[in-house]
Amino acid sequence: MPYRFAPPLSRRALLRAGGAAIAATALGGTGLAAPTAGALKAGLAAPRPVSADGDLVEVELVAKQRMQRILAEPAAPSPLITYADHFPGPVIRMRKGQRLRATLVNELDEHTSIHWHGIRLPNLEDGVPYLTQPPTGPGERHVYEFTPPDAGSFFFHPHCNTVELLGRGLAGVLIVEEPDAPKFDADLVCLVKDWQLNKDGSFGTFLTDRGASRAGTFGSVSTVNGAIEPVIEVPANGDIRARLYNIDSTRVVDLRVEGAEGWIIAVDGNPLPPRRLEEGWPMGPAMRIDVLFRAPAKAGQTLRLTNVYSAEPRPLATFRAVGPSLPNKRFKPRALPAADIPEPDLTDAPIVPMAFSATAVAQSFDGLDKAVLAGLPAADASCLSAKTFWAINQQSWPEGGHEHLPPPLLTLEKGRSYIFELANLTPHLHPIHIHGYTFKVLSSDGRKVVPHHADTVLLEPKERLRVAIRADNPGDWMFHCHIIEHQDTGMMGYIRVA
Ligand SMILES: [Cu+2]
Repeated sequence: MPYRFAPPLSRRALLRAGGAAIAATALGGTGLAAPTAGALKAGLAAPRPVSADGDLVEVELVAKQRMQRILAEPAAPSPLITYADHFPGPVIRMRKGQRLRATLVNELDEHTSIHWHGIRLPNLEDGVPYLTQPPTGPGERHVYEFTPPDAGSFFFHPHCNTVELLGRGLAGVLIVEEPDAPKFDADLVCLVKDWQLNKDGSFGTFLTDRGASRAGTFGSVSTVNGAIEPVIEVPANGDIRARLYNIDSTRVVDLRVEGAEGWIIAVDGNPLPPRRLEEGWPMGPAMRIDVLFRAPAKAGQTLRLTNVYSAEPRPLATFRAVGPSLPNKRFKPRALPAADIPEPDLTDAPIVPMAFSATAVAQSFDGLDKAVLAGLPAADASCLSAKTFWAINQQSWPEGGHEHLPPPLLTLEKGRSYIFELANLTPHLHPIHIHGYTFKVLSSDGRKVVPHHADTVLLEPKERLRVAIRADNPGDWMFHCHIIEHQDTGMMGYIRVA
């Protein structure tokens, strides 16, 4: 059964705390492909890869404030919050079958946790404070340990006060490599993220009533890997696998590699029959695509990464060819090895309505046991929003954060298959994310859907989208919008699988 908030620490958590003398293992070499190491301009470090050769990959993630320059001078460096010395970092690279042991060291002045986005892991490792683990307080450690069952491009981030912590950079990359993937000449990570920065380099307001109740508050500066329009070096004439992440809190992007033929080969880490990037794949916050393209043939030639989800295409980064040109070979997008996601049985699956609405048409807190609430610890001031604007099935996640656990949105029978009909009753986009599962995306009433697997699906205004899961992973699983201001103002709940 899932973790229950009762004793201050579960027995398991105590056992872990006792054995927490973990050494950080940071072996270079097999992370970012060699041609890309140190390739970002202006002294920016490339993401530092963490990997290991044995069955276990160990990493220590120290969450704390670190100063880092995002804006050019005369602005000051900005007070980021990161898991490693430099944003973006770390990039954990593992082979499928390896086990990850990650120790969170909390050097913040608020409690936190790590959620492993997109990983079908045991519920106790899912990193949702109060729901799946006790919050990790200032000065405390928490060890996560699991073997990711699927290859793919994943990431991790906190699940409380996310609007500020993710807004200030608290996220890392987890890549699980396929044992039998086609060979690429380079394998890049591009994290697209806006920052809410004032001109002097200080952070502005992460959550506004106006933004939270509409499309969200947009950042003031766009970056890739923490750099404004960086130049990313690629081997000339090489076949490049670019793992494109939208880790922004708000913005929807639709990316292109201008000047090259781009092919989408994975969505949220899940292989997709190769599909032309030019056909478009809008990504809400937390969504990812893996794209294959051929680098320019000669050193010095460039391609541009742009976002076309705006009136004018906006440049985000430049790929510049370097080195001797690799030998000519046929450019042929090939499918990645298929993932092993449990197939839902659609003949037997009940259709479960999931309605996303504004609170104006919702009633919240029905069924919440006030006596239970009274027995819980006082609201943690670092983990709350003051208002509720959104609801799922007319339930809003209670104000004040995770410590006020409402009942589950619904309870599913373990082993059964379900179709969720996600109904967007609002005029805004909502990227809907489920923890611990991968959706099979089936159909929409408003557009032609490419069948695919995803952990986050972008729900268009007024759309009804059907997705399916086989409920084989027991526990309490968060289900929420990944526009962080929406998540933090009510559009969040959990699904119990028992
Ligand atoms: Cu939303």
